[in-house]
Amino acid sequence: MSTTTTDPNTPTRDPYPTRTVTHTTHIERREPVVWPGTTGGPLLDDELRTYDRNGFLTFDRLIEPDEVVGLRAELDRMCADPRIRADERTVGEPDSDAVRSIFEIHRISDVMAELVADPRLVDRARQILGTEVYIHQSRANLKPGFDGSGFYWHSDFETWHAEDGMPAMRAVSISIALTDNYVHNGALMIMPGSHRTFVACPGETPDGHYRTSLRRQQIGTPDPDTLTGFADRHGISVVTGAAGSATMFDSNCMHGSAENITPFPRANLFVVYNSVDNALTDPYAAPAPRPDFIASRETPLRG
Ligand code: 6CS
Ligand code: FE
Repeated sequence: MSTTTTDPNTPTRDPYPTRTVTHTTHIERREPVVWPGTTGGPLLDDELRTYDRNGFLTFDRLIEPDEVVGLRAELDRMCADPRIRADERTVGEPDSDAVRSIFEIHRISDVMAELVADPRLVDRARQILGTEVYIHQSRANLKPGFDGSGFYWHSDFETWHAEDGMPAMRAVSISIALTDNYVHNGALMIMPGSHRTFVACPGETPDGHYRTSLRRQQIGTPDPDTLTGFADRHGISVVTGAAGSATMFDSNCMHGSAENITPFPRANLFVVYNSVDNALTDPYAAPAPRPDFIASRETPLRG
């Protein structure tokens, strides 16, 4: 028999300390990548193995061409709507007044709400995470031709853990291309296999960090030596695909994307599903939780 006493003065050790550390450290992932718990689902064994190994998986055509037309029209409408442009959930480009991201698209638009509940997405997320899921974050990222800026290298989990209080690596992002994603118009770059290592980053989270980090992230990004080592070890995959293609990627993948100086716009939707067993707590390394439209605190419903 064993008993556990919890001393309220001794907080349990954070397995992924970050932004509380003085120098970069590498911590091996504790959790599975593909979780047991769900039987059946659309993903084939081979696809699950690929996701487990690389931390991401691509689909040439998850969304049909006629649906893409509808989603793109809806996104154009949203970007042109003055109320949405003025909404705090809309993030502008750092150097122009173009729209960079719109957060919580599933609460802003019925069309987007339907998409995030679509079994093609939800069943895949469930299968990877091994439980029922809920939406942690949804957004559209736009990179118009000529002046769409990039996203520097980062692990989403590093931010979600530090700033949102996400306990474990048990979330998956699904990115859906609404325009063709080429190697040259700001496609997603992922270091395959990087999801197995957590990079603890020095630097303290300032108050209201999200107001600047969503335009240009500077805290929680690994130093150049770490990124060089990671790139040598893992290589860099560029995720290209036609409109309607999609990518699922693990919360701890090292990823980023370059600016778009081509004339070809790049617009992608991102939906982040979190396991209902991984509900958010207090932030691990930030003065206050971020707003709900960036990190949902809705009570995860059990299925
Ligand atoms: O801060 C966040 O939650 C977000 N930032 C980035 C660069 N990627 C994921 C997420 O949308
Ligand atoms: Fe990201």
